[in-house]
Amino acid sequence: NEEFNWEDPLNLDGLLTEEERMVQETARTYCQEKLLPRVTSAFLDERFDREIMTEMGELGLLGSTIPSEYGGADLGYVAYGLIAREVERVDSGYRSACSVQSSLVMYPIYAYGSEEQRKKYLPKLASGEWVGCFGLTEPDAGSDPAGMKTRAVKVDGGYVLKGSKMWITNSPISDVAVVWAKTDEAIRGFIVERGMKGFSTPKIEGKISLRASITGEIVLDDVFVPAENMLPNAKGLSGPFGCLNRARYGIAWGAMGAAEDCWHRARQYTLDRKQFGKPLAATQLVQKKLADMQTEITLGLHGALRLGRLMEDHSFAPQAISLMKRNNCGKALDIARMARDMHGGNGISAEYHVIRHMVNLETVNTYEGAHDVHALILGRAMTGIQAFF
Ligand code: TGC
Ligand code: FAD
Repeated sequence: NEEFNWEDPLNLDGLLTEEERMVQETARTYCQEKLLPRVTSAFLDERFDREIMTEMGELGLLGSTIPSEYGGADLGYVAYGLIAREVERVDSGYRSACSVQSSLVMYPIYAYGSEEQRKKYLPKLASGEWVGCFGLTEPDAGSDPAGMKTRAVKVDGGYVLKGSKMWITNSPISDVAVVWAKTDEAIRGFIVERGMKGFSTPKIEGKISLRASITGEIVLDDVFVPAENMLPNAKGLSGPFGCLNRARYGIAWGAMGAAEDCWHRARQYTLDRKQFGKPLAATQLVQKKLADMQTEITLGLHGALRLGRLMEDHSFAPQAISLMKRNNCGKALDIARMARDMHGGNGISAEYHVIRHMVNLETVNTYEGAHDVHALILGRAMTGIQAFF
């Protein structure tokens, strides 16, 4: 019999290629050595360190699935997922920055953009010289993006954009924004550049979750956007949803990274902490909780791996992404809450990390389609009945 590896019970590592293991190792080393030491102060000060984007760019962690001729690392979706897992093991906010740049800004420019747009924007976004953001959500249109009010009106030589976007990761520090707006004909995507008249990105202050990530609004006050900045190959909601598929998939891996950090910390803490004359880990209740964490994480990671392979084969259904995004975020949140509880009073201190993951995961469970919204997507696919309204 093989010896049981408690950290990787079903040998996920054995299912990875040599290249994937190398990517995982590079990402893990960077995240543990460079991101972990600064995350607590960044979270407490509500600060995102801009140079993280350049550091990630140097290591090929941004737009990792994009072909190398545009500056990407040309990796598969499993490698992308492994990066998300390592980054989120440190903080969901850092993974947010990485997913938005990769899946929500670089991907649409690559998949729906013209050759000129690809050449102009992708290399600078891959290196982290430019930061991008993705504007879909509005104050009155979150789960229901079809209800957006932002309009793009055709004028001579381009479009005039009017409206506002809310809860936009990285908008205050972005150089470019992929903004979705309604034309007379359909929802279309526009690449709006910093400096265009009428474009501003006020920061949203006072978040209790994802404090190491910067979030803002996008205000579009009659912004003229030249015709060459419209994404030519995206029409309708399938454009933004095509990007969300990739980002949601990455989140399915990322949330498991945060959960693993909580699980490992809870295990170590309960081994070290003694009450009633013995380690907390020597109690049946604690061992059951650790076994539950181990089981859910192992299943969640293997589900994410399977989904990644389907994506690499171009044979995935978006509903399968909903299933994994929903379940892994929900389970990660449960695990973080449990780990927080197992740390007792220390669990509420930033020094022990688990409460930071816990409050972050509240956002992760909400953005990119809230937990219940993904249930409705699955319910519709199972029954043929839409229950959104
Ligand atoms: P519905 O009628 O279902 O679809 C409209 C059109 O879109 C197509 N479509 C998809 N295409 C590709 N992939 C998908 N996953 C797709 N889902 C839908 C669909 O085929 C249709 O195409 P067509 O050509 O027939 O027009 O649309 P609905 O209005 O009924 O949608 C309902 C619902 C709930 C499914 C959808 O609106 C939804 O998913 N809501 C959640 C919104 C959301 O996820 N927002 C995310 C904002 S971005 C973000 O949170 C970034 S956080 C980043 C970070 O920091 O990490
Ligand atoms: P609502 O849609 O108002 O939902 C509120 C509650 O109602 C939820 O629990 C939901 O599950 C439930 N609900 C909604 N509809 C139904 C229904 N039909 N039946 C039953 N229950 C329902 N957006 C972007 O475009 N770009 C970004 O970069 C981005 N970054 C974000 C960063 C952060 C920190 C946060 C918090 C959000 C971000 N978002 C971003 C927005 C995010 O995608 C939305 O918050 C999310 O889609 C939910 O929309 P909402 O907040 O309007 O909630």
